[in-house]
Amino acid sequence: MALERTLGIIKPDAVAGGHIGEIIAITEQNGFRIRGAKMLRLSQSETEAFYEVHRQRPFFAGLVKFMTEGPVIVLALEREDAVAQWRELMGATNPGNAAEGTIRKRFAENIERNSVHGSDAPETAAQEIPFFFSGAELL
Ligand code: IDP
Ligand code: MG
Repeated sequence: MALERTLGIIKPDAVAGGHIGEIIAITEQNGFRIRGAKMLRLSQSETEAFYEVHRQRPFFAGLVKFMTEGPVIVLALEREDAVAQWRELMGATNPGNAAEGTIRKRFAENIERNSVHGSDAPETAAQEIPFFFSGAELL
């Protein structure tokens, strides 16, 4: 299988909790190469655009508030089958359902404050990576 890229985000709960290093270590230990990385504070309008697909969901307003409450780390991650492998390493959206050994099982507080984001399909990754990274920022 060919190398693939996905977008990962270390969300505000995990950044504030001091888990950046541990999450990046787990990521590298699982075979991902970091091709792009930056810390930023998302604006409300950026977050609404990023999560546009969820605009009609009841949790949308809370999600935007959470994602803008503090800095995040955005990561362009590469490995074979990166999209599916990163989803597996993250664990289920609700940490109560997340498997042992996953990032969300270990660090997530609840279904909203769940530590990390990952693209849900290669086509989504192809939109989400350029949302945060210019070509020159992917190394
Ligand atoms: P995913 O992050 O596992 O792909 P999505 O369904 O795409 O999950 O939801 C995006 C984000 O919205 C979740 O990671 C979580 O932060 C939040 N979220 C999802 N479902 C709920 C919910 O039922 N209540 C509160 N927040 C939710
Ligand atoms: Mg999703």
